[in-house]
Amino acid sequence: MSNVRNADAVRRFDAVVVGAGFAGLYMLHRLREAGFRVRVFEAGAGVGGTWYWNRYPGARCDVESMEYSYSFCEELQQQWEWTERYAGQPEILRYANHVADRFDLRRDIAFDTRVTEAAFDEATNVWHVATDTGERVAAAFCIMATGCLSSANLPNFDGLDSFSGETYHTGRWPHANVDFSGKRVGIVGTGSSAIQAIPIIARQAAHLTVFQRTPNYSIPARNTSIDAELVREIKAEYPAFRARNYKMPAGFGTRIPQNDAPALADDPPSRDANYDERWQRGGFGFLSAYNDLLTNRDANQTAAEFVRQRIRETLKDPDVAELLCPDNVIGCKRPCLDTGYFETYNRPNVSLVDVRSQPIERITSSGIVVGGKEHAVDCIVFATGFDAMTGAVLNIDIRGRGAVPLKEKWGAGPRTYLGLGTAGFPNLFLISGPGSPSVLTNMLCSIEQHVNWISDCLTHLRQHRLAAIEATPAAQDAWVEHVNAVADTTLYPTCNSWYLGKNIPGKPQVFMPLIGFPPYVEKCDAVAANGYEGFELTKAAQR
Ligand code: N01
Repeated sequence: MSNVRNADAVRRFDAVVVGAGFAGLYMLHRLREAGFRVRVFEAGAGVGGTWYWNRYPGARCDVESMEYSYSFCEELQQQWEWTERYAGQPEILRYANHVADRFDLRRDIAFDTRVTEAAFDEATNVWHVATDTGERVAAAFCIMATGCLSSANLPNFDGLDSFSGETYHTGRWPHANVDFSGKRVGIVGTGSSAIQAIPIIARQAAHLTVFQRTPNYSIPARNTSIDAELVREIKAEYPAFRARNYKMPAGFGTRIPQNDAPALADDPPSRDANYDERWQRGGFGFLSAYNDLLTNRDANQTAAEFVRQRIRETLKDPDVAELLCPDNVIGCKRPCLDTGYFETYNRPNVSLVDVRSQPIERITSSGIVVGGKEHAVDCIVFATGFDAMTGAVLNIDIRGRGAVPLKEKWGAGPRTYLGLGTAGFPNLFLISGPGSPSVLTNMLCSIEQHVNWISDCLTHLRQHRLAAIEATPAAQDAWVEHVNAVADTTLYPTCNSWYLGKNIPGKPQVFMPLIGFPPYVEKCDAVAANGYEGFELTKAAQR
């Protein structure tokens, strides 16, 4: 380990928070209010996390804006005005900046500073944290607010370095305007990011070539300007609206009609009518059409076939339609929402290249080679996703008891208790870590729940003169088993999704998020109420 501990200028804090996205910002606010001294490190030049980095054309949230926002401050939620049903990236970033200013958060954040190492000193129960700017700090608690989708995945394509044009990754989009006018653009990937970007890039570029490995289901978002009457209704009872959402399986969607009936109980015309109504409404409500779409493959295929029919009737070219039709389980990969995605393939300046039957062979100075044929492009957009849920945490050299690296402890996949802590790493907290519902929920909802829990926990430790908290191996083993057992009752583990780590070559394949938000919240509350059961608490040394 490098010189994290014996650096000269080590400043002391109560807590270090890594990341100034929505999790880090709220963590700082809560801890500061509770009287803790906090230092936040942020690799970007500004706040916003995901919404700071993902500036690609068309970037927009899939959760409706009245729900994808903080609930902790009634004044904030009353005063902030969203303009669209689903907020676009610039608006969400403005919101993050507004929150940072409103609660005077910037003074405790070091920007353009990446945490490189964090090491726990067992003798003193202190974390020593080092950054790439040379700043070194020590703190009792280290809180990872590093985001679930923040470590960009750029596959190691042969010849990439030889490409003579510009390359972009959707998750690391430049701040300056990118103009594709008159350019031949290639885009690799057809996940949520690509599905949002493709229709917009296609309108600008001379030609857009999409390199698709796995076709994806996508449901129309039907974004509109925000409905003023709806805003009035929600704001008239915002706390109650939030409380109802909190009880939903994914922490949002209380206005979406849920149907507690199985799909095969309906006859085909009634089923299609149900799907169609939800298709017309737009958004994730499509998958709430029946209660067994994610547990029964035959039920699932009725919804899948409905979407395939929409693709077939949208596309003018039946061969392109077939290439775009997914054949896997709908919803076991993160569903996508779009605005004119499938229609885009009817444009004369858009072509689709299948890279499932023949993968991308190599990249040359002037194009992308598939099946021996070079597709000439002037620039390439990689919409190839993220090393999700563990990538950002494991990019930091984190050492716990006995200086054992987290990378080693998680060598066969992440192991946590509640997604909040991990055995062998006392006083290290993860916000929306693997083993928590996180990416299967409205992230803002999960973030607030985790931040509140961690903040209450730190207050409890201070009140009871406790120096350390650490997940026990037994509680952790039981929790990991529970997360897997819940996943195994569903169709989620059946696809090559990033939930399973399948998008990253060599990554251990473990279903990482926990399905079901309300029972999880109950469990976290019960753990705290029972004196943090499943964690070992260590008394502070007597002075
Ligand atoms: O990334 P992805 P994303 N050769 O991993 C392909 C959230 N999000 O950035 O499916 C060829 O979904 C890969 O192919 P395959 C949301 O949670 C939210 O789009 O692995 N192709 C896939 O098509 C989302 O799920 C919002 O076979 C390769 C694509 O690249 C998550 O972020 C918006 C390849 C990656 O898709 C990630 O979405 C955007 C290779 N070697 C994102 N490697 C909203 O809320 C990868 N691919 C709106």
